Amino acid sequence: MSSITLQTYASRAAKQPNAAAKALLECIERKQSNLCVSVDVTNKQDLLDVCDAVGPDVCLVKTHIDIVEDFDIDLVQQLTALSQKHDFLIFEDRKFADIGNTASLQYSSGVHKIASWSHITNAHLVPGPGVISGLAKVGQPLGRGLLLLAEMSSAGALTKGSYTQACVDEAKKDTTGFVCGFIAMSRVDEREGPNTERDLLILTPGVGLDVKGDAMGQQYRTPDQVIRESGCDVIIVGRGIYGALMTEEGKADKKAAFDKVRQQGSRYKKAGWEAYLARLGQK
Ligand code: S5P
Repeated sequence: MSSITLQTYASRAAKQPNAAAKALLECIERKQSNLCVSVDVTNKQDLLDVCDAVGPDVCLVKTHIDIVEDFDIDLVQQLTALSQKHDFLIFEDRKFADIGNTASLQYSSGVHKIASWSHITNAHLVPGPGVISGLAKVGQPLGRGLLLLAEMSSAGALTKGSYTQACVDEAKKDTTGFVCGFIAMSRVDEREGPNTERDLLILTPGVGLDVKGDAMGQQYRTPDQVIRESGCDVIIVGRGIYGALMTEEGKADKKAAFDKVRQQGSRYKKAGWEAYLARLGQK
């Protein structure tokens, strides 16, 4: 079998056993979008408005639900309604990193009840594979998916070498079927040749077309570098899309700012899809 990087999203969807990963691959194909927007805003209405603005262009919306100051359960109900209206999945970027028992409670309970509305979430493997089984106990019966943070985008990240390899090994041997991929900067599952064992998704943050980084260690690459050169599957873009809302100008004229958000959404969608077609040799 050939490298995952040469297979279409549609052919991968057809044989994907994890329900959330399958739904994501199908959505990518249907919308011709491998763009995930990361909506790191701190109030409910802005979060919903960004999702409504870029919804038509994305396959996935990534949240940091714990930064929303006026969080309530109505937010997740409205977000879920938007995911149905615009046909996208939801990924809560919780980065679980505790022992299995605690992570499972953090995932199912508290004010956020993440497992009840988020199709995909992620975890660090720092505590060992118990974090996977703890989360799987909650998420697997609900048809959810888990990404392991195998590599990070920030400068000086310790997610490298044998740590990254351990994430790949655990994902490949996961018997719960709950692990469906990675947050990573490269095709980490194919370092030693084509991955013929288990299809795993690679979602990649640190994507920007206009700047190379921020003042706190973030590092950006282009959609082409991420999808075509590095063989990743989904680009995750935050400030590159919603950034106009954060400027003084944007705060003064929200309508104009949202026009920019929409423009950036379609710009990144196009760039991500062109890079995918180029990877397949179709462009
Ligand atoms: O290694 C990582 C992993 C993640 S999930 N680097 C990241 O930047 N992220 C997340 O992606 C980060 O928490 C943020 O929500 C998003 C990137 O945002 P941007 O504004 O820099 O595009």
